[in-house]
Amino acid sequence: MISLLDYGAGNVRSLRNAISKLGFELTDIRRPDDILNAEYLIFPGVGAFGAAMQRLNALGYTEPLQEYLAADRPFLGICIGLQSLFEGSEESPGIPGLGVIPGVVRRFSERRLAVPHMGWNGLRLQRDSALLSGLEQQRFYFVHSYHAEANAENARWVLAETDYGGAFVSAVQRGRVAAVQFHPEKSGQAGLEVLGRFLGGALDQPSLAAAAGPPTQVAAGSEDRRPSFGGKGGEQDGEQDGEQDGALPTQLTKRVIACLDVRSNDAGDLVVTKGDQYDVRESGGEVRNLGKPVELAQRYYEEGADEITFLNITAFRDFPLADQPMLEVLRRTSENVFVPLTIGGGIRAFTDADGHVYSALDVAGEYFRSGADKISIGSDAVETVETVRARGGGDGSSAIEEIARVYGNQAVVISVDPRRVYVPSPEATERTVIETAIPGPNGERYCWFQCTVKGGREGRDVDAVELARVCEQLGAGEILLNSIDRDGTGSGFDLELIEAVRSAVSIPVIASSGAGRPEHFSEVFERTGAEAALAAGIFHRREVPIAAVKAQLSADGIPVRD
Ligand code: 1PR
Repeated sequence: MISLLDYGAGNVRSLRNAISKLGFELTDIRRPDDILNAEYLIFPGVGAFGAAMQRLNALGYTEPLQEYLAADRPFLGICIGLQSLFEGSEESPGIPGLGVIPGVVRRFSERRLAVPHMGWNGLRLQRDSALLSGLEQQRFYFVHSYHAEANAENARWVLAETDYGGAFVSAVQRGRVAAVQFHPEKSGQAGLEVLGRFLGGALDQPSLAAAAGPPTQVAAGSEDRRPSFGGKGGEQDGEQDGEQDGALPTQLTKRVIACLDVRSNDAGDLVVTKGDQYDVRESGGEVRNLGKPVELAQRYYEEGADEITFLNITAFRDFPLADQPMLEVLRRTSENVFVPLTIGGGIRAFTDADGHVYSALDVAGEYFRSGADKISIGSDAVETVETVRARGGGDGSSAIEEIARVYGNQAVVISVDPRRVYVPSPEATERTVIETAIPGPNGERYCWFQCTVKGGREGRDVDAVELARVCEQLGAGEILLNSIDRDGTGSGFDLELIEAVRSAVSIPVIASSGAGRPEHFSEVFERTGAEAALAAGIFHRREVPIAAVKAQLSADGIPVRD
């Protein structure tokens, strides 16, 4: 029996879907006794360390979990599920962890790095293991702001390390107890392979060499990569092996994201559309129809997209929870797409016709339960920044703060829809001005980037740099930076905008709008600090395959996931 320890704090739908894709059945832990009755236990921790531990304590799960672990029974922790095995975390001082592994979990330093560590990175195995050996050429999806480090006391546990400004522990294992910092359920075929190996009994094997049984039940199209560790078998638990021959250096890759702008067309069907500078109608007036959302998302997953974003572009008009087809798109997509899914549109508080009040957290919660890993907030973020400016600070009540508190910062993306406003001199506005190499219509050499709401329909007196900074302070984990000027033009990303915003924050920035050729992706990564680049039109119209973008980036020496 495979049991899931879900304490209700985030998206575990993908994990459920991944396990069912692998052909296994899952039961939920509902009472403390269920833990000791489990045959295989998976603990996918989400959110903050302290909240997770408090929840385990409140549910009476801590002691049976410690007993289960002490008895060396099959266990796989994921993300916070790994961190909780340690003694504590800087994230939640004073709250003890399960204390199985010596050491305290620490925050990444923001001085040199974007935090969270978000994206695809590799593993440097420290020893042979039936769980991970042979996967040294693969990348896995990480998203975390805190990490554990190896030391003399915990070295026997450390199975793999990964680099992000220094080495951190990305996998641990002793006997049948293992945990990974990355999300296997979000790591494509490589992640399914890890889950399949765990569920197939890999932890019963001391090493890959000993695991000579039949291949694990991986999803169709996946290869069994286990035999590639040949020649290194037989090493004992606890031996340090260092670099593997031919292994990729562990390095966070740049992400390539496919974006699907979704709305109902005039016939009432939910379609993927794409505008030119946000105008999605043909000259005849019809909403452009570029395909069906679930099918396109599946195609992009298979073609190697590192993430998929859905933007419900007319959600500002209606209450998104009434939009069942959109929620269904998410549910169906998450059944077969095992990379991170972001959804945006209409995330804000709402009062329905009966006077029932829904918070932004209610809306986001429904999206997470339907399969989203991150939500993106557009219009509401601009209004929040106006309020925060007037009030002189946040008071914990904004959608950003509420959602980040419950689901974690990494789950909150801010989608910015700016357009250039040219000014004759920096003194002409109070907003953040840049000197631009692209002069305005009257030869102006300065501009600011005005945030808009309602899909570009209304400009506000907030600039993109201020918006990003304030939203970061409120707890946002990532910025999705569009440009109305470049959207749909194919003329390349607005590098000045992207660098202005990226240099103002320490959270990851996704460059969006204007991609026309593979070279534009290299350009944005070479000339700005963006962590990811997103495109829509060129992928929908099959003008540029995702593989061509990745090939260009590789050729230009930019690390990517193949
Ligand atoms: O304001 O919280 O309800 O969220 C609405 C969301 O919908 C926002 O994220 C906003 O960006 C998006 N949106 C609203 N109207 C439009 C529109 O196009 N009419 N789409 C729209 C934004 C921009 C990107 C696009 C890139 C890349 N589209 O999503 O995919 O510009 O395009 P390209 O590669 O073809 O150049 P709320």
